[in-house]
Amino acid sequence: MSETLKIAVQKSGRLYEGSMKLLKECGIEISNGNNQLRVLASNFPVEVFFLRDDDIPEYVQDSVADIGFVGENVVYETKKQVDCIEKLGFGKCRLSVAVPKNGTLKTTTDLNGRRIATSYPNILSSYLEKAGINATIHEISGSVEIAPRIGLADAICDLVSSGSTLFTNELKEIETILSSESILISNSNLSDEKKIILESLLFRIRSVKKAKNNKYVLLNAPNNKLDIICKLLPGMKSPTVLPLAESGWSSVHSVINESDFWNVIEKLKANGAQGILIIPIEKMIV
Ligand code: PRT
Ligand code: ZN
Repeated sequence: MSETLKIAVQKSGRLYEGSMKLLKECGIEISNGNNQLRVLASNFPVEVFFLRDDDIPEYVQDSVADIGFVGENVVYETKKQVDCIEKLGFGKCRLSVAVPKNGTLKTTTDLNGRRIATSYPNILSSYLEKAGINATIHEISGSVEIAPRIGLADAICDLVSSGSTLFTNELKEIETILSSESILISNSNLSDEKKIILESLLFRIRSVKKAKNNKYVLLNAPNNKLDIICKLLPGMKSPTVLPLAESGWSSVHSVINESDFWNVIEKLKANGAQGILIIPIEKMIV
C-alpha cells in the first residue's frame, strides 16, 4: 500500500486559514466541511490532522503526524525534537517584553528583581539567562496583558502583531526576544516514501512563496532606451522584448522582486517606460 504524509495543522485559530490557503495554493484539495479531525486530500498523498497548535510539535516528534505547520514560538517553547524545514510566510508576530507605559521600568536591566508574566516561560528564561537579568517568571496561560494592572507582575512577555493589545492595556514594548512566523516542522525519521512526498510538497510550497515575492512586469519602452531598461529588469533569465506595432517602441516583459519594486518602477519611468502593468504571479518555477 502506498503511504500518505500526515500533516498537522491548527484546528481553529490564527494559523488555520493561512495553513489551508497554502495547501490550496499548492493544488492540494482538502474538504473540512464537517469539522472533522482528519481528512484525506483527494488529489495528493497527504492526510491533514486538525489539532491545537500547542500539541503539534509533540505529535510530530512522536510520529502521530509526519509534519506540521506551527508558529516558531510554539516550536521553541515546547522544546520537542523536530526538524525545522521551511518558513511559511504567514502568522508573523514577535515575542516581546512590555512594561506599563507610564511606569518606572524603562529598559530590560530595570527588570532585575521584578516579576514578568508570560505564557512562554522557556523562551523567556533562556533570554533572561543570556542577558544576565535576574527576574521571576510568572507563567499564565492567557490574558497576559492584564497582569501588570491587577498587580500580578511588573512586566509581561507576550506575542505582539499589530500592537493594539499593548496599546489598549497601556503597555509599551521594550525588547523583542523572538521574531516568529509559521514554519513547517518534520519528524526526523520519515520513511523514504514519505520523504519523497515531503520533497514534492516542499517544491510546491517554495514555488508558491517565490511567486508571492515576485511580480510580472509588462511595459512599453522606446527602442533607444531598451538597453538601460533591460538592465533594470534582469528577469528570470533576461527580459522578453517584442516589437510594438508602432515603430520605435517595444514591449518588455519581466519578473521583479517585491522588495525592489518601487525603487525599480521609479527608475523605469525616469528612463522613458510607459504603460507599466504589474501582474501577480500564481506559481513560479525556476
Ligand atoms: O486553540 P489553540 O491552542 O490551537 O490556539 P491558540 O489560542 O493557542 O493560538 P492562536 O490561534 O491565538 O495563535 C496561534 C499562533 O498564531 C501563535 O502561536 C503565533 O505563532 C501566531 N500569532 C500571530 C499570534 C499572533 N500573531 C497574536 N497577535 N498569536 C497570538 N497573538 C495574540 C497575542 O498573544 C496577544 O494576545 O494576539 C494579541 C496581540 O495581538 P495585537 O495585534 O493586538 O498585537
Ligand atoms: Zn494554543
